[in-house]
Amino acid sequence: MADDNKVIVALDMMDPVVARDIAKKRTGEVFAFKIGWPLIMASNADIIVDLSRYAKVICDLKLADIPDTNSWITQKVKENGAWGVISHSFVGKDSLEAVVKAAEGVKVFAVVAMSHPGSAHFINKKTKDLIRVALECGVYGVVAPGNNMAMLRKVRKMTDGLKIISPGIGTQGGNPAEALANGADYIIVGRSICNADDPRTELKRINAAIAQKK
Ligand code: 3DU
Repeated sequence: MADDNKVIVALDMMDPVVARDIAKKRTGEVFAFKIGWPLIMASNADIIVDLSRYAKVICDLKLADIPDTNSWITQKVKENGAWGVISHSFVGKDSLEAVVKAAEGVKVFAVVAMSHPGSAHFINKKTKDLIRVALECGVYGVVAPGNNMAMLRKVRKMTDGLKIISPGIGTQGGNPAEALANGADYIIVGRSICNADDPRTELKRINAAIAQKK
């Protein structure tokens, strides 16, 4: 059952043929696929429709614009059949609210902390405020780093009832089982699956490691 799976595979690549091929073979072994600007720019929004045949699709567009622009982009995401969309929270309540309003059933995830070294400069200093905005806007979930256990636990504590999806696993140092044990509902894995010699074996290995820790 896809809903029992804990892995969201980030299809971070520029070749839609490869992305479709990976998606086709992984159906049933993933919770969802996450796609972002590289793949969407390399193909077009039809890629959302295509990949949705195999599993849920989360569009990681990290929306960070004025309310109207955020709203128009979200409407297109919805029209193309995405299950979820990722928006920034730091742009403020009106901008995130516009995403939630336009999403009409598409799950909205707000970024409240990030996983890369530069996240320490600004965004991770404001996590508490970003969570408050996310809660006020009624998002479905938040994005929080799976390679920073102290931050993940803090976000978990403050977001009762919201789903947490966590990147930063594998290539960025996070451990799948550890992230899940510290509050993540689902982990996001990109390069360590997609760039593996055999992505299918790598995904199986991660799923087995998670199952073992349950
Ligand atoms: O490091 P990976 O190759 O497993 O990819 C992680 C994915 O998650 C990638 O699509 C990136 O854009 C996204 N992401 C982060 O890595 C870190 C964040 O804080 C938020 C999203």
